[in-house]
Amino acid sequence: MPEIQTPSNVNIKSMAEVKSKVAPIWCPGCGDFGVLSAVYRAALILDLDLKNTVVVSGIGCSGRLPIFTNFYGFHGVHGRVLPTATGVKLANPKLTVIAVGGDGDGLAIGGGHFPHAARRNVDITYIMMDNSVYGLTKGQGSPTTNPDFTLKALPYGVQEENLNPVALALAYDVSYVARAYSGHIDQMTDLFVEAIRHKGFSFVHSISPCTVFNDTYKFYRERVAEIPKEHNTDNKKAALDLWQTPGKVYLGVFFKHLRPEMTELTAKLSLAVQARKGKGNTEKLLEQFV
Ligand SMILES: Cc1ncc(C[n+]2csc(CCOP(=O)(O)OP(=O)(O)O)c2C)c(N)n1
Repeated sequence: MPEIQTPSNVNIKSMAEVKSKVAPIWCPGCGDFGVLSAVYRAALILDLDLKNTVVVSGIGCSGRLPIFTNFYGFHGVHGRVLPTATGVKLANPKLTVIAVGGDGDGLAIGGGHFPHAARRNVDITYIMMDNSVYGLTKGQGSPTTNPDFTLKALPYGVQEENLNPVALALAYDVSYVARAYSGHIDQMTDLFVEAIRHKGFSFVHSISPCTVFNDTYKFYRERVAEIPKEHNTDNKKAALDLWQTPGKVYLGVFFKHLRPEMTELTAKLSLAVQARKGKGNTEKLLEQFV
């Protein structure tokens, strides 16, 4: 395939360059401000290239995030953030691709895409902005709503158990699994930096409380704790034990390991096809279809 031409680099030199002219319109106190701030800071630390970074989002309050950055953005369909981000990265592996979306987007309507993104291990970073509620549609229960909570729209609470995004990511063998909290922006920034650097599919469960429909700030303030320094991030069993620790919501890196990444595998496959059919034949083959 002809190589995709990417524009010349425009690396970020200041915070002003990464912020777009559109001011965030989330509700006062929304955790999403913290996530956005950590994305800005991580971009500056990584010296990300404005012309070769794409932020893809689903639908939800969280889905607005790309609009507030100066990167290329794609505000896609509800629940389809991971297929879209995967497509962007496979089409042009040189891009840095960051996917953002809510807990509803990623675990309800889009829940079927999460294990497959993990299997493919495409080099994208997935920031799940978890407010434990459907924020944009005004307060319905989400897959992460705690059954002990009542909501304005659910005076008797939800009747189902809540899913744990970190546990799912570990079970799906995601190659980088971390948890951040928007009340701890410095740590969230460090985790985004590490996740974007990680070669493979990286997942940061980003707790981002909603102050209007399910205010969980007090709940998390009382429970968040640092993952103990002695935790071995190669050890999946130890990571699983951490998320199950009663009364604690651990923050930090649970698990990371390197395994074959999909854009590299597809590049090798493409070379193998060319070698078998003779250089140039792949283009001719493709011409039949486009
Ligand atoms: C296909 C489809 N189904 C349903 C909706 C309605 N809808 C919009 S946002 C949303 C849920 C938002 O919750 P979440 O993904 O957790 O994001 P948040 O707003 O909390 O950031 C729903 C159900 C939609 N836009 N498209």
